[in-house]
Amino acid sequence: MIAINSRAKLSRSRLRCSAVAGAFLLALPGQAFAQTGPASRTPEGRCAAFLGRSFEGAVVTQATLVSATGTSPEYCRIHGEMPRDLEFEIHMPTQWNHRTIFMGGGGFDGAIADASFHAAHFGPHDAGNYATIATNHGHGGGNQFDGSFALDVQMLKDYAYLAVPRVLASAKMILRERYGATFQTAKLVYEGCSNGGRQGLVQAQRYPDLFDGVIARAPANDYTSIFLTFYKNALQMARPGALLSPAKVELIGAATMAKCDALDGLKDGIIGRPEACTFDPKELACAGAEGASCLTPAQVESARAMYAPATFANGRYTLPGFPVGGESPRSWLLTTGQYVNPLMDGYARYMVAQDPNSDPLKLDMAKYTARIDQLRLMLDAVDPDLSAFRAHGGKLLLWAGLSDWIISANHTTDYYKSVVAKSGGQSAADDFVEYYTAPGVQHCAGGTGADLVDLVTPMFDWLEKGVRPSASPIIARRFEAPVGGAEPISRPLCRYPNYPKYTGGNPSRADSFVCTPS
Ligand SMILES: [Ca+2]
Repeated sequence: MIAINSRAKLSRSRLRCSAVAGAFLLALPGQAFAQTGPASRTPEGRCAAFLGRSFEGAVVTQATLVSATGTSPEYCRIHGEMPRDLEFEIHMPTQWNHRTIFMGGGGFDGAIADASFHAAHFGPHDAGNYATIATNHGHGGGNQFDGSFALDVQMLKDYAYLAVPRVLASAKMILRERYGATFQTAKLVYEGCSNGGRQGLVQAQRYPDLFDGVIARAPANDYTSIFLTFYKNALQMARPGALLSPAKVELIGAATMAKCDALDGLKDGIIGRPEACTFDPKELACAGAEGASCLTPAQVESARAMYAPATFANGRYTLPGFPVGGESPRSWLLTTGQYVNPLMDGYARYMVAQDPNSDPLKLDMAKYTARIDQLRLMLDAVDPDLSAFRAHGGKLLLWAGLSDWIISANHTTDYYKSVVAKSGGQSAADDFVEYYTAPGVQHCAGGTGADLVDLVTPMFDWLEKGVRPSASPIIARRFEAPVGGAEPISRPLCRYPNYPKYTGGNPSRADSFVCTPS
């Protein structure tokens, strides 16, 4: 079914390519493919010159000069396609700042990352004349929660590890042609969160020469263990009487906030030091009959399961537990009243069982260890040996939200520590990797903490000027402004193992805090 759809889609793409290319040929007779003549030297002409041409197996099906708007400068938008359903987009500003970012996707991908969204949340991608590259990672559909593509081996491989290098080979040719020799010396950075963070670490481990810098935020690099943890928790919640209602999750969130908020020096609704806080859901156990402000034994067990480390297949896959803080119906995936989140469903149904009709909650994962091992080889990026990336001059920035209930910050911390150990100790690791944590921030963004931070500028400064990101304060602020039109809060983004400690002054401002380990 998928193969038939894909072939049909590719045929449609080809037709669209021909039609659009034809239109440009009519508009610019004799110049669409030429590098000479007055029109070819204009931004329009230089952009149109890419249309219909092939670059490393990809056909450029759209080439459009987009006018400047707001903070976004004029740029040439290239849309490229290659078999079977791999698509990508390149934005090439007319006035380029000699910096190029490959933007990662998320979830099961299937859509091309939006540069303006990334710019708003993660850095100045389109506001600073950056060139950007993004891909759908080998399949379309536009639904990052739809895992059905994984039934197709090629699409699964593209999603797992092949799409980025395939696209980059084409993109580099196009960028080199547009910007000439200056592209050779320009720095190239991969930036992504969640599955995008995993992809970043895939590049550093599998293809250490492709990128100069990698920014991996909340990386899903221990993909297998993360999805098996979703599965474990879904099974727990499905037990009789064990489902935690949204109200009970809010009860837990209020309890951890009451107990842990002030440990960082300020009661501000942000738990800055989760590691300093001990919380056992049993503290909320009902003394007698169940009530709104207490947990039954089965609910205590479910809550404990959410925090607990997980181990599978006799320890072959493990995941550390989750830090306390940020427990909410949204973060605990209760928006549908269920713990069977669509990512877990897609992983179990399409990747593990490879059967669209299977019931994820009835799967016996123990029978699928060979398949899970196979998936792990394709998807996981947990190798701490980054020596080849480092030898290439590669720099790595890791970031984790401490209230992330999709990917535990403890997992990112463990990976960072393993890289430090493998690199020869802290001093050696400091030359090429830094790790930052964001209190109160949920998965990639959201939560009560300062979730918006530009790591792109510090990364390029590190690559171009040799200035480590930690050499200057990095300020994060909350994306959502408070009600009433006040300024969003700001906080220093602290490098692990530091946290932002309140030292006095306006509690909304970053300069009222210092980064300290204790
Ligand atoms: Ca606090």
